[in-house]
Amino acid sequence: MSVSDDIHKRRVAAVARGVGSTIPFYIEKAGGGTLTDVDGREWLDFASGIAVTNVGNAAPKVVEAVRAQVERFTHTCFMVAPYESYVAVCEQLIELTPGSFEKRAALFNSGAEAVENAVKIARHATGRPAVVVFDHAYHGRTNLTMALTAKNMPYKHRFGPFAPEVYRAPMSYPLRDGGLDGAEAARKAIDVIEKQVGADNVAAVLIEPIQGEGGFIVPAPGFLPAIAAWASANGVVFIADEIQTGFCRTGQWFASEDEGLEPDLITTAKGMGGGLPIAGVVGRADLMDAVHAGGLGGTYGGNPVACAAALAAIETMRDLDLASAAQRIASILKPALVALAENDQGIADVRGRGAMIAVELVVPGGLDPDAARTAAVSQACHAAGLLTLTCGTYGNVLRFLPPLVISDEDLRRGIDILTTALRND
Ligand code: PLZ
Repeated sequence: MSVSDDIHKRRVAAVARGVGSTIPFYIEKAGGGTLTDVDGREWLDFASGIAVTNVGNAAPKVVEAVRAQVERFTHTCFMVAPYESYVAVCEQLIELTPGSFEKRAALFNSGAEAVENAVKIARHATGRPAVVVFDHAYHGRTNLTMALTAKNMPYKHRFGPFAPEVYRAPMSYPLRDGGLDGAEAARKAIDVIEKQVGADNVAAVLIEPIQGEGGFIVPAPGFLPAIAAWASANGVVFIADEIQTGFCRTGQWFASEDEGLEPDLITTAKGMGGGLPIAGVVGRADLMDAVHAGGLGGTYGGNPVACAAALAAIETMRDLDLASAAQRIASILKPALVALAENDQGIADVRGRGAMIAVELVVPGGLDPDAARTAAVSQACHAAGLLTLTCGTYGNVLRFLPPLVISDEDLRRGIDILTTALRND
């Protein structure tokens, strides 16, 4: 019996079944592109802990900053006795996010918590109740964010009742919406909002610039700017959920930049902390500062160790120009996938930007999702030493999220494994 098997047995007896894991092997160490388990098995990492370890799992600057901070103090609670690094992380968020207006920021622990707080801020600032989200959206697993998330299984099933005043609009999904252009798809969404909700009731429109868990869906060009323009014209807060797309993942600091968006509020988490739990809401000062003192917070939000990690992760992204690294990854990965798709009738789409790339698998001859093949290919990759993830409303999307510091050699080795898996399954 392997060490992993042994731990797995203990896990089944101790850890609630509702918490899943992609692989049943237990990790001992991980770096900038590989994971090694307790038995010495190794995987190339095309998952990054779900788009978190953009700088790698043990970036030297992050490790050093965390170590130094832990020795100074682990916690005081920013709401009780503040410290400089929290302020510095907020300054970084203000500087790095798009938007030429005056901004403020606040820090939290997880992506879901950031989204909850963005909605709180938008409701408070506008005095309106409704929040509009989109088909295929993923925003978290807390009660409000479950309501914002689209997919029932596994996220929402039997976990209701859900928070009220959440409305869903159609998403631009070029593969599956008949190829509407961005303006047409936006008109459809806006029509739903105006007819079913009423612009005056809407506090916020919340959207992922590229949808993550929902299937790496890239909206048609023009869709996001049209929704943002409508929001702006109607006093609605436009919130970009950049929790998965942010911090260099898509080849820019933030994916909103690709279409010149200046979201009123942006939610961030994941890549921001270099692996430590930290999240943020950043945006227009008038909205952020509308909330009364004491209205936002939490015991651990912007914990000093997580802030130290975030500052070091951001410095690493700057030093190594990881936005360009993400573009370089795309320039290797995407053509390889496009070449595979040419000879594989089951690959309906290759999409994504930077180091956030996916293929959507269908039954050849139509658009019926092929979730079974997706799972089989993913399993084959795991068995051959490549950690990949699946996603999508229909479970038929293979997604690739390598750390942005991955070497070209590891990237190409991963592509080779994937190629073999796709050819055989
Ligand atoms: N918004 C866009 O991608 C987290 C969740 C995986 P938390 N995505 C991975 C899972 O099965 O739980 C995510 C996201 C977007 C919000 C979140 C939520 O972030 O840090 O997981 O709460």
